[in-house]
Amino acid sequence: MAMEEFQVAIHQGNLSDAISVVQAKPLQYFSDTPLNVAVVGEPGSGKSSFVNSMLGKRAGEPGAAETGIQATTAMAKDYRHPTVPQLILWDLPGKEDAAFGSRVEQVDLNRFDFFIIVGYQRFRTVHADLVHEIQAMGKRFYFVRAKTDLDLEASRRRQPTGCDEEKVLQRIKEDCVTCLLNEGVIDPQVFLVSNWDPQSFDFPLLWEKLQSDFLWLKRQAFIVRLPSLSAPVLERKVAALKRKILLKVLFSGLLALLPVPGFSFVAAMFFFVRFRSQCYREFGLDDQSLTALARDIGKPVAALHAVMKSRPLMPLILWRLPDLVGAVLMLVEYCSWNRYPYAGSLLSGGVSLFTTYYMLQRCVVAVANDTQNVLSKALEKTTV
Ligand SMILES: Nc1nc2c(ncn2[C@@H]2O[C@H](COP(=O)(O)OP(=O)(O)O)[C@@H](O)[C@H]2O)c(=O)[nH]1
Ligand SMILES: [Mg+2]
Repeated sequence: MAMEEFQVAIHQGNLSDAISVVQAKPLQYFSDTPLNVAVVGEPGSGKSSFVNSMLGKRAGEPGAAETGIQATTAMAKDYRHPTVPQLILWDLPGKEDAAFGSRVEQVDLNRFDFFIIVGYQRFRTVHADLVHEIQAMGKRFYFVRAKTDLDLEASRRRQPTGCDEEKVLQRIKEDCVTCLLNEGVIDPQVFLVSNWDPQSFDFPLLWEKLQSDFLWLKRQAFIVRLPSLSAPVLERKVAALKRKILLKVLFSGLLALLPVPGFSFVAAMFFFVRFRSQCYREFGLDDQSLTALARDIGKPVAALHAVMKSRPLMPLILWRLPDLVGAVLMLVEYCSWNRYPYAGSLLSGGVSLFTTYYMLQRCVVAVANDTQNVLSKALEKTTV
């Protein structure tokens, strides 16, 4: 399984292998991956009816989603497609479904791989908000404009003779596309449907498009889920490294006892940089690995360095400023012989012990976070 291969590569600190698990696989590899599609939109727009049309069911039939003039859907519910089992449609409660008040489940859209926004009549703020939310997650959507039959009926009433249906439909579609373009959507996919008749309007086109995008969308879903797959592996690595920290810290504390002003600062920085290099090697962020990864993904190493927050040394130097207290005290001791000749050394040792401990702890976590950042950066190309 690609998921396990990916996790093993992360565990071994081999990011190049982890990326190639995804890049090298043919699309067909993802055929068994489920695609969780959330059907979202304002209350009453026709979401539940759309789900039924997709399933080939009529409202009221066993296994069909509940539909109605009043708000009917209070909880997210999944429907597996009868002939395409990897396609799981989620009927969601309408956004701002006031009729249910607090009973409406607040659904976390992160759970879903792909979205179908079902709108009706005008393009509204609720649609724009959904578009932004979906795009912020790096995910895709189709925009379905339901109840097209009602739009045509209204046009026919307005113009009983000579109503050019094609033109009306084209205008509605263009309007939706323009609104989506205005929201920053690249290549918006708009379909006009009537949930009463899945054979009419753009319903067959929508189904065709979904079928042709299906494998690609599943691969995409897999890629988007990768950070959550690598997170537990990275956490285990962090825990293992943290266990090794205490011994190193005690040693650096002992060195800082040497009565040489500023020595604790130099020793701790030396320790820190060495430890960080070790972390980089463990996680696969050392220069050699990063160069190989950059070559594999066709990006400059600088692009990977840019997302690594653990690289700059300046914050580390600031963290070591308390060392100066011990150093100053030592200097005072040298200049005027006082009654506590070792106070500076002890202080310097103590300070070094604490600051080094926290710095190393933070370093492991920062390097693990950077691993996620580098992975996301490396996968960026595959997600577009
Ligand atoms: N004429 C027409 N009515 C529809 C269509 N889709 C849904 N409806 C009606 O709109 C109302 C709300 O539909 P429903 O699917 O429950 O909307 P939801 O709240 O978004 O799930 C119901 O009375 C449906 O029968 C459609 O394509 N055409
Ligand atoms: Mg509903």
